[in-house]
Amino acid sequence: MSIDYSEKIPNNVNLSNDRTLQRALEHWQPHFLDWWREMGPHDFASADVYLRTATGVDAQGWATYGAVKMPDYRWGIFLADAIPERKIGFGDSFGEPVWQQVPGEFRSQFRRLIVTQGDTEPASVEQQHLLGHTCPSLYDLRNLFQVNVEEGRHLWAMVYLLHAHFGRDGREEAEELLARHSGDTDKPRILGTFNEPISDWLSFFCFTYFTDRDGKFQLKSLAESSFDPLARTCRFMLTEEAHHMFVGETGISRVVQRTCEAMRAAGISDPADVARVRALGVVDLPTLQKKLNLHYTLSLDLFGSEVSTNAANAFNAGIKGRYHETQIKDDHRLQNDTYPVLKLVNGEIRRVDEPALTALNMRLRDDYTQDCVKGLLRWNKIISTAGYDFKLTLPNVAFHRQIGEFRDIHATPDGVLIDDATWNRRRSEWLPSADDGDFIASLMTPVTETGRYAPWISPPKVGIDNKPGDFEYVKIET
Ligand code: BYC
Repeated sequence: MSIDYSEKIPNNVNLSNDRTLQRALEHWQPHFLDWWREMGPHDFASADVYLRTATGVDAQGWATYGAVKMPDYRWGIFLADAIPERKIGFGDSFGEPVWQQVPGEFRSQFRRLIVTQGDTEPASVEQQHLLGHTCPSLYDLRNLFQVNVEEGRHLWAMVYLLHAHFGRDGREEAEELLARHSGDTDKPRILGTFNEPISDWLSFFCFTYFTDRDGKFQLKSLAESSFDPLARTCRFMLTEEAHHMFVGETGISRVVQRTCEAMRAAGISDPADVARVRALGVVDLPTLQKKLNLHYTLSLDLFGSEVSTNAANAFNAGIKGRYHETQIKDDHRLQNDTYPVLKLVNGEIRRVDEPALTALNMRLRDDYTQDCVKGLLRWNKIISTAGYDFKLTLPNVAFHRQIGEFRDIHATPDGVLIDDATWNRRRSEWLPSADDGDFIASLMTPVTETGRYAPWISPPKVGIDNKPGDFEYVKIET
């Protein structure tokens, strides 16, 4: 179904046929816009940004590009096309027709997950509130804003479900999604990671690489849901999400590229010679490794506990499936299966077989880690092609955890358990220190001339929508 842009709220869900729902959402719309003005990108409201806007929901040519002032962005409600005769793919109701309404017995579980998913979207916009002021180029500034407006749209996606399927509770939850704020001491965002500020562009690239990728895996699991409107909403969100991870992967690639070029030009043979590399005004690879350690482990926490009855219940109920559920060759019920889980046993990290149902968070996290590795291979290729013997790695999953099996212990990035004193002494070898933060901050001077880039990052290989290198992605009024 095509998207109707003549409506106050663009949509492809026939909103005008349900006047009560339409009125309720039109009542929420100005609250969203107030939130955007206050908590969204600081300044730049009058800038013309070269943004893509969804115009269809099929894979081919689903978006158009054009200059838009962000507050005028057409946030709307877009569901991927229904799959005819779709059947439930897992859990107790396997093989039955999917649901168009939420069954009463699963209402609170669905609400909890939809609210949790919805909460992360505005949270990420809030975390990046000030980033525009230190953009390394107009190209990057435009990508930040594209990510921000689409996270705003993902909030709309969840708010639509809350309004359409959860009555008064849903409307109240939708208001709460605008009342909690990232890092707020009284009303923080639900998941810990989304309360950490993203105050420099290296963090932004790591966040879009690692945390948006958690988004991909959570959305993929929810796209398998028996509740068809949720599945269809998530399927379309995934189309938008791909660009966010691209921003992260290519952002880090461009940082690595620039650092290697600068080291070569200066005749530096040891990438671990931090002081000499920093003197060149580029990001040294050991500091980048610390940033990767931080954002990867913060993102691992988003999968919840390795062993979780919540996850088992959600699977049995048909609420949340596995990554690529329909392609997995098994009974999709998992009653008698096991899955190896990393656990702390007698002071050692060991793999222990657990019932597959309770190990679903661990399984999804393993799928996620495999996906994360791909970027590291690309970044390491840039480093080795430049002739350097240095490898970026993912730390052990026991390192720096606040959720799950390893939250009460300390481990090195190699997975060696250590005591508190050793952790406190060595922490800054593995995670960004205040000094590292100061150095990164010192690089964050804005570059807003067309076609120019900050000296610590290479230009992209291709422009957005194939635009030339000197394209003015953001027209900033002066
Ligand atoms: N922080 O059994 P447990 C994205 C809570 S990112 C705080 O261990 P469960 C995006 C948990 O809520 C994707 N609390 O785990 C990316 C529960 O509390 P209650 C977001 C946490 O429930 C970038 C208790 O601990 N989507 O889209 O199986 C930009 C025990 O839970 C945390 C989703 O997360 C934490 N890290 O799984 C923009 C999908 N972890 O209920 C957007 C929806 C756990 O006992 N959410 N807890 O009070 C879920 O599927 C699940 O809620 C979780 C946790 C995977 C998060």
